[in-house]
Amino acid sequence: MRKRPRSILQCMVFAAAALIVFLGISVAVPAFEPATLTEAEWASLDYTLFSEMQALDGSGNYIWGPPVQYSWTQYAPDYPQAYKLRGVVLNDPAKMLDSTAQYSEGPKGALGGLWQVYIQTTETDPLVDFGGAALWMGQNYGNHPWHYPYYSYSYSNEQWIAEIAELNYPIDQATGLPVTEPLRPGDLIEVRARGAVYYNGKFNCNEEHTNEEYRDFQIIVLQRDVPIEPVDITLADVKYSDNSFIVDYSRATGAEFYQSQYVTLHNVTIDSVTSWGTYGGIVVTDGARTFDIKLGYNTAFDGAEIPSGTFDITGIFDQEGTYRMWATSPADFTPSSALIAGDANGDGTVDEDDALRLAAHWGLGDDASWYDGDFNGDYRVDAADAAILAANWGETAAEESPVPEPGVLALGLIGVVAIGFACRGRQWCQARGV
Ligand SMILES: [Ca+2]
Ligand SMILES: [Ca+2]
Ligand SMILES: [Ca+2]
Ligand SMILES: [Ca+2]
Repeated sequence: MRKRPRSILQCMVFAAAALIVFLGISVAVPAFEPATLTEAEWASLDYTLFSEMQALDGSGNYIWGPPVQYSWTQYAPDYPQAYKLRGVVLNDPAKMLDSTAQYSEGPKGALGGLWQVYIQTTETDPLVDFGGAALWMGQNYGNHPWHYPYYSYSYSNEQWIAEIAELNYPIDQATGLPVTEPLRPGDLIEVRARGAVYYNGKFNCNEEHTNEEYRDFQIIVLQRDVPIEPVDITLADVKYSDNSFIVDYSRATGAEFYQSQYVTLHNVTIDSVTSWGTYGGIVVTDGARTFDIKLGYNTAFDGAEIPSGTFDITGIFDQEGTYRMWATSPADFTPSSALIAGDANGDGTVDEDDALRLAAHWGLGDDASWYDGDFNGDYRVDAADAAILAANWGETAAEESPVPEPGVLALGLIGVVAIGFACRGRQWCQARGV
């Protein structure tokens, strides 16, 4: 991990502080003043471009840093690093990392609750701006290698819950009040930030691992339900045929160009399954190239069917050391080419196997995929999907026309399925509170 270089002055301050602690001298330390910019001061700032934030020099080293604002006032021993970002939210924070409050004093690295969203520019001309950034929060900064074992850097469970409530329910610019439905994909937001860390190949907007208010970042919702169109890519856009990544330090092409962009990766199959489940991971391949897919902290993965055949994945292209992609819902996986509606397992025939799949996932809402039995693309498995399956009962990919009298057997089976699993569906819903 690389840290922002510290100035000689900062080093001297730390050395003096260490000496004071060593000698047991008690001195009065002035309280930090949070960098409270006025509305006019925030308004006067230009938005930082993501392409500037993530820029690299000719050797691949980062060249940006949070802009230091000298003009307003001095906040010894630190200084305000106010900057603004503007982008569209790409993921539901509740489906990416586990934000459950888990305060602990040690062990080193146990960060407790985690929270993250990716945002992307709305610019469509990459010469103006492209890509995005992650906004990241952790609870137990005192367990972070920077601070361990100084637990005063951490948030208590109560403080953490309050922190992420502010981020999940930010102020809506239109009303001046917090939104009533939490932050979600498609929210165009302004981020008023005071910190950033370069980590594993990208700048994250964060609090620089301190719970002090002067490093807070705030979100303001500018607009909701802004469409975000994924960019279509194949593995050939980011990897050479020898399976090495295309890394262009100018970031005009290859993996760097797609970093933090919302993409649909086309035409891949399963290479290996590390863990198909909550916060798991899989490796996909196009036959020559392989690629890591990180699954979000979404329990819907635990019961979901693993995609079969050739499929597409829509999610966030990411760099975490190596390049990878986030998929935060089973519904992010879709068949690459049209299958017969009802062919959940993609074997070319609509039959009992598909009906059983649909039945097994009956009542699933919000995260259901084609492979679970969502044939109309509303991410739910219900009677509408059963009707589609029934209408195509007996069809095979080889036969263009449906078999005669498709409805009677199919509808009978679907009826049995629906009755048999209605109870299971209710239990599933009750268990998950939906
Ligand atoms: Ca990078
Ligand atoms: Ca904070
Ligand atoms: Ca089938
Ligand atoms: Ca459906």
